[in-house]
Amino acid sequence: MSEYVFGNPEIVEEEVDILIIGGGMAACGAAFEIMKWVDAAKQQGTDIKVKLVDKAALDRSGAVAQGLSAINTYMGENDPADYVRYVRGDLMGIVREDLVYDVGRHVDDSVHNFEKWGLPIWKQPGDEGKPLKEGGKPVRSGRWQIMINGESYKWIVAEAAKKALGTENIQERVFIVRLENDKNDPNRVAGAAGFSVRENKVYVYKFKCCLLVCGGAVNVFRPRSVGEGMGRAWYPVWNAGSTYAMAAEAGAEMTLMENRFVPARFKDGYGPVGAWFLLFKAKAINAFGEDYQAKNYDDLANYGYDAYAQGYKMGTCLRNHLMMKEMKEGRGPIFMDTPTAMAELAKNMTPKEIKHLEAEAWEDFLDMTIGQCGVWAGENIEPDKEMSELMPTEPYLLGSHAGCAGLWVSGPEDLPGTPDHYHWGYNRMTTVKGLFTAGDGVGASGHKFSSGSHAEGRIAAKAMVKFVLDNKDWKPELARSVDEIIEEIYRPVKNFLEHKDYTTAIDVNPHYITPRMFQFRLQKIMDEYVGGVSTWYQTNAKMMEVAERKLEMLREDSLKMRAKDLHELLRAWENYHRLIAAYAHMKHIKFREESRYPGYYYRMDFQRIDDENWKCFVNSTFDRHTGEWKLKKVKYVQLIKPTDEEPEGIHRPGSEV
Ligand code: SFD
Ligand code: AMP
Repeated sequence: MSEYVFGNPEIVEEEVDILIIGGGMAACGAAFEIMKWVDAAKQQGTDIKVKLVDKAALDRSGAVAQGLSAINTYMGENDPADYVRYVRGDLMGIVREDLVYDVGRHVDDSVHNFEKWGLPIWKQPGDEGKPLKEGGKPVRSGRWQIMINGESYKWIVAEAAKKALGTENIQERVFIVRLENDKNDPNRVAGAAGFSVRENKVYVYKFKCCLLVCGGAVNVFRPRSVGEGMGRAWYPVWNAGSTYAMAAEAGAEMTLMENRFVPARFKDGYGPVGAWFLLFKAKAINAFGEDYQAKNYDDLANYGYDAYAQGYKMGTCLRNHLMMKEMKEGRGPIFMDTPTAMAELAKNMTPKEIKHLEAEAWEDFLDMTIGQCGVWAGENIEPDKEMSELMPTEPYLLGSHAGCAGLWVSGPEDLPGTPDHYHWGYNRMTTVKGLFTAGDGVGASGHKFSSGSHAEGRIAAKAMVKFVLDNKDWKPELARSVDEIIEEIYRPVKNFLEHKDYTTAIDVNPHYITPRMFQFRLQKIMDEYVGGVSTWYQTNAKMMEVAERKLEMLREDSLKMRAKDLHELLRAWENYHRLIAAYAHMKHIKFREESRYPGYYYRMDFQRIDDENWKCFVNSTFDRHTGEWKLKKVKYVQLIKPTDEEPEGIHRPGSEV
């Protein structure tokens, strides 16, 4: 059994000023931006030490690992106020408009940098080779989206981050388990602890502030994929809810955790649909060739959903709603009519141009969802000849795509009309002192996508340097001892070593639960009671009462998870993070007594959208010592008028962050 003898890990302790936790788009934005402000501080006599720690390798970590085919947020000729109107409409009327506007006014500079660093961006004929920054006109798939050749997108963005921060300040393959609160102020963070996923080592960091940017939460719900395919999802399975769980356990207020994203995707391969709908102008139809959006449109009025739709302009969840109605009533499968779209586009093309079009159809997936090409190749589907099925996926929790779950953060201070409860401190700082977030971590501000997450990391970076300068003489002291921290992190290892010989089959043991079994249990509860695919995203208060009881027992059993190797230790803690994120999601859905996001989930006991009582944020906090959740309504304030007029005083200060 010697292969199992690990434990007693080596301890690495380090003190820095700023710790960036995560290595995705937001983290890379922060790493790129921060040194400019660190250098400025140095010139004035203050040294600031920054470290970035990622559980994977920066070049391919996070949601952009496989690359992307589009940058979904680029303003160009658009006004950021219109961007706010778009995001607000898509997310059913409740967003933090200050945060969305802030992303809108800064995002283009990140995109210009991506191009400068080598990312190929499609241009209009005649503008090839002319950078966006110099007026080159991009090929837009939609009003906000631009097309790229983005297989190496993450490499390019990571390279710039590494160059700026210096590889000596980057620690890869360390999974952060917990934030540590300050000894003297429980509402302040002073450190973080985690372990190496390659070596028998525990890392304990102390800092003045940190940026928690570990992405969203995937595999919280039972996925549609089964067996060997279980590792396949649309969003990356390695985003395990760490942002939400660690922040919640540190006491940070969360917002709109009831929100989720259920993307309509090409079935089984999870290929994104945006380029097909917007660039190739394809239509989705039911099994009988009917345009179900037109057919079901009037149905939106039944529950007040029509207030959030203007003709075909409707939120992503409402498009799902219309599709699901077809499937639930037995008129599936739903097809993306790729052959008609390609034939239409090809009408005025030369054979060479047609070949190019076919290549683009494949490249859209080769660049970002290669599994979809596997499905096409494996099932002999030629998109110009045969339609492909669409399917709503299992739910994901995220704050940067067409969803807005996340943390409640302080916004910018220069936007007129911003109420006091939107701004209490440093930009993108949570309600816990020293704890900042960005990207998927920031709630109530979706549709940032890759570019907006990068820009938001930069915004947070600047604010963190200010925080450090304002807290120059403050020394972090951890509330717990290093021994206590290690005991907790390596508990799954201890569970295994203590009990492994009790049975002859190492996966079957009354004293421990494997992370894999734990995950199945979590997914089953969420799927069956909290509106997963098996109930067509439907739930009610009674179902959630059952869910809560089961989740609480699972929380108890989390102390019994085992780790027979470092890989399982990673899985154990990922699943613990998933559990806390899932718990928050359930609590929020239970609290909001309406169906705000039809097509994402339905409260069957409150099927309407109820603007009178629920046009507000739902915020929550969690006490990890007592297990108690507190939920409350928080006032939504409209900052951008619904007309095209700009409110007075809002300015767009160029693209400098
Ligand atoms: O086609 C720990 N996204 C799209 N954005 C676009 O701009 N265009 C698109 O085309 C997009 N599409 C798309 C997208 C994502 C995916 C998976 C597909 C298609 C298939 C969305 C963006 O990718 C997304 O908005 C951003 O990446 C979000 O950025 P950020 O920084 O919030 O999260 P991240 O990039 O996933 O990074 C997370 C990092 O955290 C690390 N990590 N590190 C230490 N300890 C822990 N406990 C950790 N847990 C996680 C990760 O390793 C990673 O580095 S389309 O569908 O529209
Ligand atoms: P997706 O590929 O579905 O992630 O979408 C990429 C971008 O296109 C996102 O900004 C979506 O909101 C947008 N989008 C996707 N499908 C549609 C549609 N049918 N109508 C309008 N916008 C869409």
